[in-house]
Amino acid sequence: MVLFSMLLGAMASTHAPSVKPNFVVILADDMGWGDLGAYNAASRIPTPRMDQMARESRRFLDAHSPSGVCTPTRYGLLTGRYSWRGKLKSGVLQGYSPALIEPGRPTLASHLKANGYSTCCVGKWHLGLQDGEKTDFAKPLTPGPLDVGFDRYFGISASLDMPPYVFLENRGLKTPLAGTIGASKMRREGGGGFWRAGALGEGFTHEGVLPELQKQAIGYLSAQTKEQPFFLYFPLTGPHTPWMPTPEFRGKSQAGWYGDFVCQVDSLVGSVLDTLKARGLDDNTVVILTSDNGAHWLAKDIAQFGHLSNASWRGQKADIHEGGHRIPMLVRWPGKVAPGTSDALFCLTDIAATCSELAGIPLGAEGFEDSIGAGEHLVAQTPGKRTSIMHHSSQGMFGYRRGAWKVVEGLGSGGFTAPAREIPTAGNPTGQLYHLREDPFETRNRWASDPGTARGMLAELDALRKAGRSRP
Ligand SMILES: [Ca+2]
Repeated sequence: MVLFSMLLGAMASTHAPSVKPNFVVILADDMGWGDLGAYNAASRIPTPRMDQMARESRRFLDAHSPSGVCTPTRYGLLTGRYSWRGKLKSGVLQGYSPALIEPGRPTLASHLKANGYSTCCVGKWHLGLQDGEKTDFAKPLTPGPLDVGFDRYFGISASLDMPPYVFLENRGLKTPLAGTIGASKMRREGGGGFWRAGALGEGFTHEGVLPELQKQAIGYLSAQTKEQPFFLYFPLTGPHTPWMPTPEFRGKSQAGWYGDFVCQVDSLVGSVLDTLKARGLDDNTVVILTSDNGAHWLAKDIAQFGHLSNASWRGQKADIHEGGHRIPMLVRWPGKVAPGTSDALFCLTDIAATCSELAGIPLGAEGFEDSIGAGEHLVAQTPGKRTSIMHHSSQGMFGYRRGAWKVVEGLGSGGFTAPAREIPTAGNPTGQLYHLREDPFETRNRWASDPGTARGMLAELDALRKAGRSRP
């Protein structure tokens, strides 16, 4: 820590004393580890901008979303706390769900705002709005993003396949609701578009959402100066379904509509970096690019396109296996974070403590129960401080990782891959135990052959669950 403080001190001395780094956190939706060329040389999707960013970044190889699905990961990223410690024990919110973040709970946004930052969220919220049973979009959208620390918000309520289909701006609607749209009949194979039926805003098109979010984020960045530090939390709507690349990206990949949509995400990432550079903000901005869970990529998609969206990790989005939560993560801070790879264990709940450390404004004692900072690891290349991680699937199945070992409380994927739940039979294992260094793809369950390890890991998992926090 002394070395880290000295390094931060040395860094600060090259700037005016009051200068803190800016933060841009780009959270792709359902983008897999194997989509980026930087992670998967055999990717069927060209991702030149993200690959270039990877060459300029610390590229994490053992980073995980705290959940296999959207809402709990977003809660965890902003609050630094595993979502299952709160009221959402499985699944995700819908477009009309009430606010999930508890009133008064500190978030990365509120912490940075209290320390002089301009804070903005552009993108898919998916953390609930208002405190009734069902969001009334005719009334002010509070509590909402502006009540958990953001000065400004622009985006949509939940996933792009969940109504209402309307842009929100701060505490209201950008345009009025003007009718309804039926469920898309196009499914995965025939095209990009699946969405549920529901309310539709004036002028809203699904295809238009990602370009509008890009425009809004670039607009925010273009208005920033070196005078005030800023935090842009930019949760994208892609490449989640509906897969709706705009015409310029169609046919750019060899992985169908999905791959073309990833190409659009790649271009968007490039535009963020270009804007920072053009504004002269590049050197003092930490850009984090990651994904909220593994890709929703089925065996038939692999067969059709020969593309491994989750590389060779077992399973997919929602699952307790690595494909559910092992995600790409790049941290770029020119001149401060040396490019290269990192084997450090990282959970997206750690982003809060990490940004706070890099800004020199450590978290207080309250909140951020599962946020362990990697600031020193990034700047001074010391070993990461996180030694274990609690995994959680969409159906609420728990896993626990320490070192090379990973234990799972139960049989099955706990998520989208069949079978989701297997009933143990007499005399057979009741859970799963894998040694990820010897068996990274979770093919050999060692529950029966290493019973002591399984028992010990489960006891640790249970203790951390009951403790209410894992931050020391
Ligand atoms: Ca997601």
